[in-house]
Amino acid sequence: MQDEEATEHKVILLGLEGAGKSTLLKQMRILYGGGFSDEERNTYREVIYDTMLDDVHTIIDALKQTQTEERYLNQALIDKILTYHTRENPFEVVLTEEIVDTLHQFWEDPMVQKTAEENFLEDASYFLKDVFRIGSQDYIPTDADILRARRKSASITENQCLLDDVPLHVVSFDGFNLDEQWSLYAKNLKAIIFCMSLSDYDQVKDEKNQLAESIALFERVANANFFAGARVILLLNKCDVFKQKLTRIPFHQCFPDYTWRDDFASVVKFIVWTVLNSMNTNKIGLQLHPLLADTVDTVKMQDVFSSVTEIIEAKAIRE
Ligand SMILES: Nc1nc2c(ncn2[C@@H]2O[C@H](COP(=O)(O)OP(=O)(O)O)[C@@H](O)[C@H]2O)c(=O)[nH]1
Ligand SMILES: [Mg+2]
Repeated sequence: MQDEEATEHKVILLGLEGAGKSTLLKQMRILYGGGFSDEERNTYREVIYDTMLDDVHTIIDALKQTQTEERYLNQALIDKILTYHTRENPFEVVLTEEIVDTLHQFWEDPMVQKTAEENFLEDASYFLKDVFRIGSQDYIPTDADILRARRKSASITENQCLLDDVPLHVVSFDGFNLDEQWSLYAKNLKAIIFCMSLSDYDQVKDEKNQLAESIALFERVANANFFAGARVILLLNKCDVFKQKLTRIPFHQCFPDYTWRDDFASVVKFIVWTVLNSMNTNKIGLQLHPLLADTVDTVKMQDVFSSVTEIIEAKAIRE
């Protein structure tokens, strides 16, 4: 047992909120950790209802902003949704048949689907298309549903996992202001997986561009002395949404200094170049390994995990 622990590779998982860290851990669980038990699936029901209703509220907000003179929507339908609470009975969290019907009608409105598409609300369409399945009394969340379920977490979690025979010990920093605790986990560190959501390039929170914020967080990682010598895997995530967005929102619109072409490959190159530049000041010998990913896509993640283990193993051999 001691030997096994000694050969385990320690990996730290970092990134802004929403970058895909929890999704990555779920994929590890699905692909290499024996999957979810029915009991665990059940614990996701409530999270899925909340995610879906949260997305519906986002669509309603977006509709309010885009609708000018014409009112396409049935206001009674919207009122029903806005006043609905899943926790009327604290012992049983359910979707009533009535709200399922209401949500179905809501989704059937072409204006709603258009708004979801225009605002890149992928998860909204994923859940609403299937509202009868999700709202049924005997609903058990599937892997795909669980991957889309959003749960805000603010904690440090440790997961052990055998990835293609490579034993990993993954410490995930999921939440705000955990930077001060990075150093506590930096001893014997093999790699850092840094999740960066590419599709954040047009997102602004507290007047700050979220991709720029992510790069700034990366810079702090790259300059933290206690991470010296670790391999850094830069997981450029949400390529699916990023590709769609680029066709409608040119990158230079959000990054005015950007003068290269507005296609996927050029923008990715620019982001990696920017990240590498942010590492130039670091004297702690980090090596960057960029990987493209869609963490919600289980099939594609198999290749990503193979690359991750190759990068980590290569480090181990050299030592
Ligand atoms: N479309 C798309 N959504 C993703 C991808 N990766 C994660 N998400 C979604 O982004 C949201 C936030 O991801 P999460 O893993 O919770 O981020 P965390 O805060 O870093 O743990 C979830 O709703 C995920 O389903 C991706 O590659 N593509
Ligand atoms: Mg999370």
